[in-house]
Amino acid sequence: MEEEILSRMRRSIVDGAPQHAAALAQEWLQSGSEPLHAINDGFIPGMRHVGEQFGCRALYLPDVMAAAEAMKAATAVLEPEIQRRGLKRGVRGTVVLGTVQGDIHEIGKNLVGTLLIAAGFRVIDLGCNVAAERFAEAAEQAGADAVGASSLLTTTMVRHRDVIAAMERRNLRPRVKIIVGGAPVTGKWSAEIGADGYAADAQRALDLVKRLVAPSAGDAP
Ligand code: B1M
Repeated sequence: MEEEILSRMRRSIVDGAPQHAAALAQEWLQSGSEPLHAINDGFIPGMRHVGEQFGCRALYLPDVMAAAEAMKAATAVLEPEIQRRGLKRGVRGTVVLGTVQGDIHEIGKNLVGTLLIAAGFRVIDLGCNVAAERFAEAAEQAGADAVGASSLLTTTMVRHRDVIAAMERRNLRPRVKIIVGGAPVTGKWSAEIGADGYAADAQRALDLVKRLVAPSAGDAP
């Protein structure tokens, strides 16, 4: 039963069907199932498939745009529930989040933000296509503990360096931690540019921020 609905979720993304994706997400929540499981094992595999098909030119940009709309419709249903399930406790720290300049991919970054909020972090989400200086300015103004910069394109990954340089210019380093992520990003890249860490997915991003910013917070969600 669960496997069947996960499979329909994958299909709804590939078909670029927002209403269907949102209805499946609702059905999932009504059955009491874990919302992150639906994202990780239902909707994201659909998105991965679309990306692969786009990469080998079996699908075109409008197909990717339709898939992204379906993904956004599904996460709009699931993310509030993820946040609601997060235990409400004192604020663990402040994280400034954004997708780097020149890059408008936002779905993965939004998911990282949702898990951070659910775990008790204050998140300042700057959106996508964010200039390096804006990350640094927001971090300074908010007294942030960490900055998270997402990048989905090999051509925009280099902007991570600019974010670090902007933070250094404002003397925010090394106190304010910098984490990087997104499909083309690796641990090697993070080490090369002098970031504090890299995470392959949203759950690992949360674990990393907890380790860097709130090490005393233990294993709480
Ligand atoms: Co674009 N796109 N896209 N796209 N797109 C990719 C990234 C691509 C790999 C597809 C492909 O060719 N196979 C390719 C990049 C190739 C490369 O650079 N190596 C690509 C391209 C080429 C482009 C355009 C250039 C296409 C064009 O115009 N010709 C263009 C660029 C626009 C721009 O940014 N300037 C473009 C546009 C778009 C859309 C607008 C249509 C749409 C984005 C819509 C939106 O976000 N509102 C889109 C989409 C949807 C994709 C794919 C298919 C899916 C991305 C996604 O949302 N995945 C993508 C293929 C792929 O990644 N397989 C692709 C689901 C999401 C949950 O996963 O974002 O990876 P992801 O996030 C994960 C982890 O990466 C991690 O956690 C998340 C959750 O587990 N993570 C972090 C993400 N950020 C993190 C930050 C962290 C830590 C972890 O710390 C701060």
